[in-house]
Amino acid sequence: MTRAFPFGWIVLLALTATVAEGAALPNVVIIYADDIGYGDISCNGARPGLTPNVDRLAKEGLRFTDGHCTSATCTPSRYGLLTGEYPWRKKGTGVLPGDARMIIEPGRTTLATVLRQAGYRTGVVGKWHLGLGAGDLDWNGEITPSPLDIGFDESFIMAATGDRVPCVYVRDRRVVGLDPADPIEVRYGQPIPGEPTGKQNPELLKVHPSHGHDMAIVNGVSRIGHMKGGRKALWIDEEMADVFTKEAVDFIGRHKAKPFFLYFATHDVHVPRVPHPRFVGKSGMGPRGDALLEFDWSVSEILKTLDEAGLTENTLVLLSSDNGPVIDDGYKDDAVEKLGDHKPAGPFRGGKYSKFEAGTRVPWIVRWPAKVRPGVSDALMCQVDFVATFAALVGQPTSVATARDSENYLPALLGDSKTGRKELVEHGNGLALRDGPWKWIPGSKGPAKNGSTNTELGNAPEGMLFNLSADPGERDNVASAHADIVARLQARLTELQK
Ligand code: NG6
Ligand code: CA
Repeated sequence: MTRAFPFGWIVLLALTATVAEGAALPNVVIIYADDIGYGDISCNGARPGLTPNVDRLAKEGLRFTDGHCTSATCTPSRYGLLTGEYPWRKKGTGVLPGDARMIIEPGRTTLATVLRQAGYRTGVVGKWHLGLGAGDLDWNGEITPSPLDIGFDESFIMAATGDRVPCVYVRDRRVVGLDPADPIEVRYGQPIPGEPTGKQNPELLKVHPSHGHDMAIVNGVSRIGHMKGGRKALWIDEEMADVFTKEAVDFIGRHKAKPFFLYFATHDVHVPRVPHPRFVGKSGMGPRGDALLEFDWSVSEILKTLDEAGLTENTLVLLSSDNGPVIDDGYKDDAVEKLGDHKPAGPFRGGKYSKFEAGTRVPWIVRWPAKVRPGVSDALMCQVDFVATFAALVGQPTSVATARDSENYLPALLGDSKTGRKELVEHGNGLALRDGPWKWIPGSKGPAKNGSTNTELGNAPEGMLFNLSADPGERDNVASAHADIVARLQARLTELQK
């Protein structure tokens, strides 16, 4: 007892110190784009005026030039963001089908549990793609486990991706708008007899696949996986950004009075790119560019809501993306034909799926007017550090056994320090190691390019060493001139993998 008392005081003092520094705890809003690349936003080099609201955020905040997601695809990235563990450490964290069981164990410490523990109201809106249920889920009943079991008080999500069944929204533990007389059946594998597919019935399609995506037809778009029923609950792709944005705005409106954490994961600009008619044809770049405009509109609605509620000053908004860009990701949507001189990856090489920088180096902007001075930071940052970094922000323990790869970079996040990570494991189709300016991609036998998306994957029989400060585009392999650095980085990568 006598020993517990002083310890309690230490914890209390530590908490007051964190809170006192920044006055009241800030609201936290993570705006998480899907497949938006480093160069897709104007403040990172895209055509001026393409993303005015993202640019506003950057102008009023801190724009990172070396900010990363945890992986070059969606599921593993989101897993890393929420758990603080590198996904490649754990089997089953690859891109999930829409009927996958939830891969984050209920009760586990996540970014959401950390903030909830600090008194935040927590909510997730948008793309989930971390599985739901415990296997063999009946979509017509209670969905357990769900985001509600890993720290979110409220949840309004799509289960997986826009191109995967089931094409319905899930609020908390139920499919939204489901008519019990028309139950949903979801199947990955064999087709459901009597149901049309993109493969058999291309005449029913308004958007045609370029590779894969030839199974269930919903709203004139064929998807991955089969589904039947639930007709009243089916989403309309054109309305998805409106639906998610309204849910996000309403969440903020409901919780103005106390600190809240909103994880707003948009569907834009993932395939199928079917933006609302008010954006169609407006970018001159086809549906992918129009979806970028739609994303920027979602950002504007969030910023406007914060402004109108008087919350802008003390809300930390972090905008980023779950992986790098891809142009043709499986639908004939003119993205390749209408790209013009737009460079979705900016100055970087590769894209979604890749070990080259563009796989994980993505837009990364932090705005918190009360605390963060506007500017640009070159600190090496990664979303895997959110658990420890936000824990530090709100005075919670930053060391979490299950978040073993998450480190606290709060000073860099707030712009008080120019130094972020010294090293980072980048995860595409395989691993690469960043160490200061150096980037080591071990040799591998995989294909140089992903055949269908045409993305350079970063595979080559000999390893590649790049000095990113001289060569950000990873063109000049200097491995043979620096055998010592190669040996050191390879040894370190092997050690980190243990
Ligand atoms: C791929 C899909 C692609 C996309 C990706 C996941 C095919 C041919 N390609 O398998 O369209 O869905 O998975 O994207 O099916 S992610 O952003 O959710 O990781
Ligand atoms: Ca993605």
